Amino acid sequence: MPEDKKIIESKLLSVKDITICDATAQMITKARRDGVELCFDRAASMKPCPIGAESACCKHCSMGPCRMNSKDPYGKVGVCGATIDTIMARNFGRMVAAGTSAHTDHGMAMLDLFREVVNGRNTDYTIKDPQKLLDVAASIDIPVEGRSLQDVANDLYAELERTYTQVNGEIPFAKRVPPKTLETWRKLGIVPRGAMREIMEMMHRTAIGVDQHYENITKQACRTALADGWGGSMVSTEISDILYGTPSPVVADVYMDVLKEKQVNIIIHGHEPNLFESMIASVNSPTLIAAAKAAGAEGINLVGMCCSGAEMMARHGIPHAGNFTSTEAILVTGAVDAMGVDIQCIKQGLAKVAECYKTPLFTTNTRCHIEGAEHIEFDDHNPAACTDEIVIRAITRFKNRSLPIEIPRIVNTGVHGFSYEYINYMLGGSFRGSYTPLNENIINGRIRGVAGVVGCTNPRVKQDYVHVELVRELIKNDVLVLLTGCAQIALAKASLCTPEAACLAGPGLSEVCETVGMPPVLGLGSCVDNSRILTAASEMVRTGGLGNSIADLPVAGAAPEWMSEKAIAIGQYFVASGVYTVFGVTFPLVDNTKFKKLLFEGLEQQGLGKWGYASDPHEIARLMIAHIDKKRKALGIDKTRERILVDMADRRTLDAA
Ligand code: BF8
Repeated sequence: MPEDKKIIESKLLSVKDITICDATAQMITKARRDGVELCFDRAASMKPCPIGAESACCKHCSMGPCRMNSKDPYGKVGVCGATIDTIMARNFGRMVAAGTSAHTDHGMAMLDLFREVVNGRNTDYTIKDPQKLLDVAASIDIPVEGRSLQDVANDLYAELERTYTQVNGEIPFAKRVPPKTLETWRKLGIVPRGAMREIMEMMHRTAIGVDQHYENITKQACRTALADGWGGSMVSTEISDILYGTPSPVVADVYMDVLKEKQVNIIIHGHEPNLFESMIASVNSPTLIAAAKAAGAEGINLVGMCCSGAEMMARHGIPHAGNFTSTEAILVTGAVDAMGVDIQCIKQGLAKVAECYKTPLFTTNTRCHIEGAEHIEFDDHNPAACTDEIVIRAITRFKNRSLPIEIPRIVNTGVHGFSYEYINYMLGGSFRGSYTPLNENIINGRIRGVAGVVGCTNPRVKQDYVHVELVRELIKNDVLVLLTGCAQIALAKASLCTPEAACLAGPGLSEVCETVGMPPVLGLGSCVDNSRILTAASEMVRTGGLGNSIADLPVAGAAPEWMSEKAIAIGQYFVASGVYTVFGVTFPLVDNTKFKKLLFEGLEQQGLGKWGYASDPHEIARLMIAHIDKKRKALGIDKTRERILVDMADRRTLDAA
């Protein structure tokens, strides 16, 4: 046995401590049999750097890197004199800038495509939802009455471009922010101008010798993050809906049994829907289906992973194979005939695992090449050239399959695609679509509050466990849960995205769910679709009865298994929007510091939301429910309620359901 393999084996964790996803567990076991290393093994064999984990080091110049002592945070300063608060705030600001740049660059790519479709230079895509186009335009005061769709679309493009390029003024979707929330932002000077400007300024300010006051750095972190939530992410969601259709509930399968042994299996994994939409067309091409059949396959099977998978599941009911920490594990099935990736959350480790199982791995986006993967550039102006080629290569791999195949025989069916618009319709009906029933049910106490549970999975914690335990406890306590991203897939695998899961909710929430026929846990799509939660929160304020700003609402957010800088950007824009947001896993700061006090208490005193942290799902639930109750009390709609813990009987009920 090679020496490095011995080291890894000596540090292997028991599979039951790694994941509650039975399919991933089965593949981890097979990978170990096959001698293949996955992210879980790498995490076990590499401890996180303790100084970096607490954000107590600074490497912004070559006088360092400087390391602070988290046990004595004010005992020393960096070579330039930077204090622990400056260092942590700068690191945090750069994480926000990186996460914001990811979402805004994604949104800009959507807007680029929209421009080409509107001006007629791209005919491979069309405007699938003209009503949404008119609604989005009207929401930012673009006249729509009596105008042609083309004219409105031209104006909408020009207006939304300001989200990125504007150097002064307020981004267009600031018009959607509840007036009192916007007033607070204006008072604090944190209304975003344009994303490019905010990200540039964040990076500048956090360079050596520029902004050296943690409070001022945090202000720019708020402004930058808001350029993500109410800017790049919101543009991405709205333009994707316009181009590809606004989601409404659709039944979809999740888990690894969405792979079909006798079909050509293709996985698309990443974030931008363009590639996936084109792949849908390619796998439905009669010529390519005939080629697959000629190769002995029963057909071509397209499935998604991670965020573009979640988006396609929400929009089209495309089956979903798993979340972030399962992307290597699925290749271990040997049944994946091609994996195409675009941007974000694509582990470099995929290349090695794909090679072990003879699965062709294709990068497709100019912004993401991977050593060891073949690159086939995707061009919006000729999308089929890329996706047809991937299908052809997958058919070849199917024909030449030489390794044994083992597909975990587990699949769950759930309902996904709860857009802001559909929630409006679902609660209010087609003639009086409105959030009034939601607000009324919150005011009368049937629904205690609303929680957004979002974000990644992370090999540093048991996969899906924290998500599932947290959400079970929230719904048991009558908290309606909205999901996006990898969190949504965790809950779908645990069968909570079904109307039947209402039996696990508290009496008030289950009554509402049964009346409407909805699950107690609503999947909204990908991570950029967290903007749907912001839109819903604004509508709750506008509808009335729950205060005047987002900070007044009995709502809370969590990313209990987060890992990406994008999650920090999302957390910061929720906090800056007024939402109490609790993260799990770890939090990049040192206890007993002024910067921590600012994030965890001070921002709330400024009229914004605040951060929280706990690793245990029950503690996260306790923090969120306590906050919701605090807001209910402030609104005068509180009544004494006991917090209910999920017990074994509840688990049996779920299993039976
Ligand atoms: O944007 S939830 S692991 S896939 S970062 Fe990545 Fe996290 Fe998944 Fe999507 Ni979001």
